[in-house]
Amino acid sequence: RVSNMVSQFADSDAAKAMVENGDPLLYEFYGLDLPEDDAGVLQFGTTILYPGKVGDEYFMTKGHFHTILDTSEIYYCLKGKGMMLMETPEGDVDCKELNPGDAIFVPGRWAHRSINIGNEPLIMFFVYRADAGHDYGTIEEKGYRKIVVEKDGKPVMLDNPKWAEK
Ligand code: M6P
Ligand code: ZN
Repeated sequence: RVSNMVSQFADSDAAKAMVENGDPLLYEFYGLDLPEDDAGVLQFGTTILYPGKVGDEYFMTKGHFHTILDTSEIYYCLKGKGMMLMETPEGDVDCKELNPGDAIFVPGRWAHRSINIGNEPLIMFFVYRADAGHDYGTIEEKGYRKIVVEKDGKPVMLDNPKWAEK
């Protein structure tokens, strides 16, 4: 929900107002209950990211690095229109569009966040090595270097005003 990500949206005041006003669901995800410590297992499932904006910024997932940094992930877009915003610890940034039928390879070392830039739920299939792990701390502390906002009806990538090099 928005309440779980207030500080991660550029416009925290808009986020707080939305929390007061029903605290909308941003996304949900489903996977099987597979062992999380087995490098031989592939975890897979579905993410549903709802459409909407906080201020001008599109609804997005928290985003994470993998705890085993050098493990990759594959996303396949089933429905909706999205973007995968990615960055490395060194500061390389990449953003790929996702339309139904597109597959995206997120290489090891790249943090990844999905963004819904459309007006219907963005539904994606994902698969990754089950023991990869989720590192949220780095992103929560520093934020992403870039944000994706709507400008003149179109998505544009801007510098994140909240990003801090720590
Ligand atoms: C996908 C997968 C999950 C991830 C989820 C939500 O379903 O990548 O591993 O947990 O998206 O994204 P986040 O963890 O960034 O909130
Ligand atoms: Zn991942």
